[in-house]
Amino acid sequence: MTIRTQVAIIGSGPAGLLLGQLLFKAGIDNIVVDRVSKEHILGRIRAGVLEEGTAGLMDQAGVGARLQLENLPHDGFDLVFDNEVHRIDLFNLTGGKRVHVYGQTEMTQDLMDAREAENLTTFYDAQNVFPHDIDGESPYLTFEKDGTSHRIDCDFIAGCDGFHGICRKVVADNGMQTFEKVYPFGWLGLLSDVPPVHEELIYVNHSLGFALCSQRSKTRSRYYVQCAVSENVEDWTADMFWDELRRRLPDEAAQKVITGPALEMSIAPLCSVVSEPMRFGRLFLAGDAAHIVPPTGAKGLNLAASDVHYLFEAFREHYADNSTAGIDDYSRRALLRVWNAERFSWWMTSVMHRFPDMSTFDRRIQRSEFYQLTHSQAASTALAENYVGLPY
Ligand code: RFL
Ligand code: PHB
Repeated sequence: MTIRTQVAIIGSGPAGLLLGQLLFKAGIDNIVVDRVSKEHILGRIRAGVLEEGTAGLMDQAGVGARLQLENLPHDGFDLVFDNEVHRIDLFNLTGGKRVHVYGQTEMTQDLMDAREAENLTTFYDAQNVFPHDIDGESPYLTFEKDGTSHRIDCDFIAGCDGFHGICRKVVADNGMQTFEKVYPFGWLGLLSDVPPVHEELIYVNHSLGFALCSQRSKTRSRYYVQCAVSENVEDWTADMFWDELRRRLPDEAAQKVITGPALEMSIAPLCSVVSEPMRFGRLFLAGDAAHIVPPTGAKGLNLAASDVHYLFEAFREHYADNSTAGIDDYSRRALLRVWNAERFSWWMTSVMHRFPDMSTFDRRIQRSEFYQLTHSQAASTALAENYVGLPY
């Protein structure tokens, strides 16, 4: 079966769905294809902190109503270093900016609901998705679903299929350059239907390792503790997790932790990756397909959203103004912002974690970074500006 569209989007994560919705609003026809089911995508517990720019794109795409109503605006967060607490006042340091706590799953659900309501074509559980002729004038996708072979002819392909997708593999031999850094630890995360320990997030550097107190709502908490990459999630129980978390928090917070059964527990390894360029002929990479950041700066989903902003503008200019300027400049513009977020995420990861091979010198440097943040308004302003998100 062969169908035609203007933009074929591989991947139904936040990047692919947001792009699809923005294109639809601009009258640009698109089809989304994903290799797994909707339920599988919605079962993945990931990001929780949205920049104002990301929330704004949801509005622009016409899917921001529930987010507006249900998000928890955050004007600051706590940094803790050896039990000393310092609040980063995002709102005042940035001249009135804040972040929004709203789960990636909720954002994805809103985008899926809108797609369904508009009857936009989406293929889930598609096998062997493959982009063809990306260097020519007429690229196309092929895949199988329920025993039928499908072909989608299109003008452009958007590779929004994450880090383990097919698009990275296809362009790997096409001059793609990859820059990466692997960190010698992971994050063990636990989601539980208990009220958060504090109304704001708490990032902790403790001698036992990093810890993070985050949340999804006033009744749902998300916590993380740094763990070794070699650890197995099966070796952890919720009780063990709660004990470890409490050990790493300042006394006052530790006493306030409300524990409960785990709705989800998982281990995420931490790495930084950037692949350049982000355009190969008529194939454009966006989101995790092009780059990964360690989650310490809460940037992954937000970077996926800023890529989508540049890519949407490029396609809009192509169709509405008959200009290729945006398309030609997409990779350069997106990578500029990507590298800023990479630098920030690497820095925050370096300052907040215990590295296995850390010397006493490294430790003193970490402590001095914390001192800077607590004593220099310029230093904490730089942190705050990056955390709320640099302008597009
Ligand atoms: P996704 O979400 O991985 O979606 C890609 C989609 O592509 C599909 N796919 C394929 N489809 C067809 N054919 C193939 N061959 C395919 N291969 C894959 C997949 O099934 C999937 O549906 O990528 P996208 O859209 O670029 O979105 C990126 C974000 O998901 C990611 O950056 C964030 O979750 C990162 N992240 C965070 N980001 C933030 O901005 N703020 C946070 O607070 C935050 N916390 C986190 C995070 C990531 C974490 N983990 C698990 C790494 C916390 C954690 C623990
Ligand atoms: C989350 O809530 O999952 C979360 C929040 C902040 C981060 C990373 C993850 O920096």
